[in-house]
Amino acid sequence: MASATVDDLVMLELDANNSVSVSRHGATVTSWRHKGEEILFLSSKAVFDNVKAIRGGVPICFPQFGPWDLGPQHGFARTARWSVYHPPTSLDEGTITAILELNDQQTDNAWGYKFTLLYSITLTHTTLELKVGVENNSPKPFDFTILLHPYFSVSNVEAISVTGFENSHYFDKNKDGAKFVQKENEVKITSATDKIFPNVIGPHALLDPNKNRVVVIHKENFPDTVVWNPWTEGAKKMSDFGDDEFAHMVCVEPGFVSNRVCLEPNQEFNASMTLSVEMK
Ligand code: TA6
Repeated sequence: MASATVDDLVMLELDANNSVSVSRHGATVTSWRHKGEEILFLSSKAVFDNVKAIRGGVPICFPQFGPWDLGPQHGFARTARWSVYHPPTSLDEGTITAILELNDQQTDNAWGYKFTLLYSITLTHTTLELKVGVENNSPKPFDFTILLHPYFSVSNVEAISVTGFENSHYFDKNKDGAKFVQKENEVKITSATDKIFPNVIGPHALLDPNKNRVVVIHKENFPDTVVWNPWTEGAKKMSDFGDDEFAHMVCVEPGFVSNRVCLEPNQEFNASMTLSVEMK
C-alpha cells in the first residue's frame, strides 16, 4: 500500500503564520494557514495512501462532478498524481505561487481524451487564489464538468451562515434533486445539506460568529455553487470522516456543473476561486 511521503507535499510559505500545503495526490490543497489560523478542514480520519481522495482541504472534481460511468464519482483529478510544473516561487515579498500539472499521460485515462490541466496556487498575506486551466489537446472536441470542493473549518456548523444566494434557486440532492426557491441571501445548515445553486455569481461570505471570522469566496467563471454538509447520517457512511466532525466543517464549492463545458481542439477553459479572510 502506497503511503504519503515528504515529496508528496508542495509548501508555499510566506512566514510561519501564512502558508499553504498542497499534496501532489490530486493537487489537493490540504492546509491554508492565515495569520496563524487554519482556514480549511481536514478530517482526522483522512487517508494519505496516494490512492483514496483526501477527505478535506480542496479536492478538484474533474472531468465529472458527481457520479459518472468512467470511474469513481468526481472524476480522476483528485486521485491522480500531479507533477510540479512550476515550483513555489516568490513574486515579491508578499506573494508566492506554484503551478501543478496533470495530463492524459499521468492518468489511467478511461476518459480517452488528450488534455492538460494547469492548477496555479497563489498565496498572499490576504488571499489564496486557486486557478484551474483546462486545455483540449485532442483532435476532437470534449466536454466536462469541473468544481473546486473546499472544506472550510467552522466553530459549529449550526452557528455559521453562508451568504450570496438571494433570489436564487437550488436543486436538493437530498430530495431527489427537486428544485426549490431560495429567497434569502443566507443559507444556514441545520441538517444534512447537499444543494446545487446554479448561476449564483457570488461572492459568498462564510460567517462564523464564534471565530469572529468571515471567509469571502470570490469566483471567476464558476457560475454554480454547491453547499454540502453530510450531517450525522452522512458522516457515518464515510470511513474517512469522524462521526462528529460534520459539526466543524462546511463545503462551499464553486463549480461549472449545471451545464457542461465544451472545448474544441486547442481551446482552453480557465476559472478561479479567490479566498480572503476578514476578522470581525
Ligand atoms: O459536493 C457534494 C457532494 O457531491 C456530495 O453529494 C457528497 O458526495 C460529497 O460531494 C463528497 O463526495 P465524496 O466522493 O468525496 O465522498
